[in-house]
Amino acid sequence: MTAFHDLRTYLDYLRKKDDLLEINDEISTKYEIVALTRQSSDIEGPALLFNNVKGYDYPVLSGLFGAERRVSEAFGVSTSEFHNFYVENERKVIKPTLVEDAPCQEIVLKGDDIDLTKLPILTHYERDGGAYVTAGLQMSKNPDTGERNVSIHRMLLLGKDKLTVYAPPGRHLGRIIQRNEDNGEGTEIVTAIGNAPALSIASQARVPMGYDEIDVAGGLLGESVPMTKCVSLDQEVPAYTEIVIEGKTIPHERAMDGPFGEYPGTYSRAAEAPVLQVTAITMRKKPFYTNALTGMPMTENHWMMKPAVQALAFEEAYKICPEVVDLNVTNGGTTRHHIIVSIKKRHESEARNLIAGLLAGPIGVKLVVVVDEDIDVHDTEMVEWAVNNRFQAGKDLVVIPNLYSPTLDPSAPAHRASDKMGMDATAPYGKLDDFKAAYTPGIENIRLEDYMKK
Ligand SMILES: Cc1cc2nc3c(=O)[nH]c(=O)nc-3n(C[C@H](O)[C@H](O)[C@H](O)COP(=O)(O)O)c2cc1C
Ligand SMILES: [Mn+2]
Repeated sequence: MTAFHDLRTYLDYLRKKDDLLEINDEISTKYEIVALTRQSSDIEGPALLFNNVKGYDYPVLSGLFGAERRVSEAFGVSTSEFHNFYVENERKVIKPTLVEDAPCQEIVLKGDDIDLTKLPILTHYERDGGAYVTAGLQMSKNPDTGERNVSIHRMLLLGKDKLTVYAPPGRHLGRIIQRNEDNGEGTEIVTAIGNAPALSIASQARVPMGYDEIDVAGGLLGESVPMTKCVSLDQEVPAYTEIVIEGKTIPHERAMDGPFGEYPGTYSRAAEAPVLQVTAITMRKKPFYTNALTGMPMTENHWMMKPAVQALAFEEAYKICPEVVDLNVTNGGTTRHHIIVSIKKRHESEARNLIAGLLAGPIGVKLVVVVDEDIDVHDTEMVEWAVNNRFQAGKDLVVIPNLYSPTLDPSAPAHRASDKMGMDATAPYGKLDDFKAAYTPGIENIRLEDYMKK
């Protein structure tokens, strides 16, 4: 089986598999859709398609990636195969092709016909600053090189033709907006809502600026992504996108964005964000508006981010320690801030180097626990057992206060900073045998089950 090259074919597949629940009862964009998506995400239940949205003409798709299996199945692989699949294909890069008469421009709205309030944009949490677009892929070009960037940034609905774009300077889009503003210019941004799953996953790739995430999507798909020229911008957009918002930021204009219930599970503070002036809206006939839930882990925001973060964490770890056995960017640590890593130790201090490297690296990790190769990093009870038996805080704890960190952690000592901690829970070098679990010879050859049957 191959990857799905547009959203509709993937929805057909999910419908056949009974992994898409269609809800025809009338439902509100304020809290109700989010509440049901929350409940489905908590049990890794089906994706939800709301066909009867109160006050709106368009159906809403929510929780598409609210279960881990729907990330990997979008590429025709199982969850256990997905990490290797992702690492092998993330940098294969296949360039897009340009097509005409694209479905995403079956309907074109310009001038007075532009009205964002007709889109079923959801309100998620009690203290949120308003209704947010959360599943839009933003495409823009670096003014210095002309190279495209693709990423997801939430947008607060400000009115019929205005939205904020929450893209902090640490993000590639944030840097592009800053570079343009230095020259007194706005930034052309095209936002694609409702996309081929490969595009959404590729938008999360941890690739350097200058890498076009559309090329990454091509590599993951194994084929070129068809794109078409925008109707009001010098940009291109994926041809099969459901709904497209074309616009340009107004240089130096800011609006308050936030609070917003964010991926750590807590609210982010309100802060100033750039303002986008919409220049056109285009769509397919009968488009699906798509939302992505974020909030308390796990949500689709976390499942979408996790493959790329995990791939980068392995890469960083291998640079420091070639004998990495396994690694887990844990769900409780929001799939970004806690890493458990097992190694085959070759030197007494090796775990401490690994801790320092991962804490200072680009992911924003706050806690690293290093264990020996006999501990399963995905079994957190066994990891705790290793800490109990192989860790002494006086010598094995590493604390580094106040490092730069792209975190939204509410306990952080300063904005975009965090105290960092590592635990070396490995046995002293060469002494692992003395730290192994007590063993009863022959236990693997005798089975209680056989006696229970008698
Ligand atoms: C559903 C979802 C929503 C996201 N919302 C935001 C956001 O509002 N602001 C942000 O900076 N990053 C957000 N992200 C994370 C970025 O899209 C992601 O880190 C991306 O890889 C950044 O791209 P870049 O490396 O090109 O800057 C979101 C991710 C997902 C999956
Ligand atoms: Mn990028």
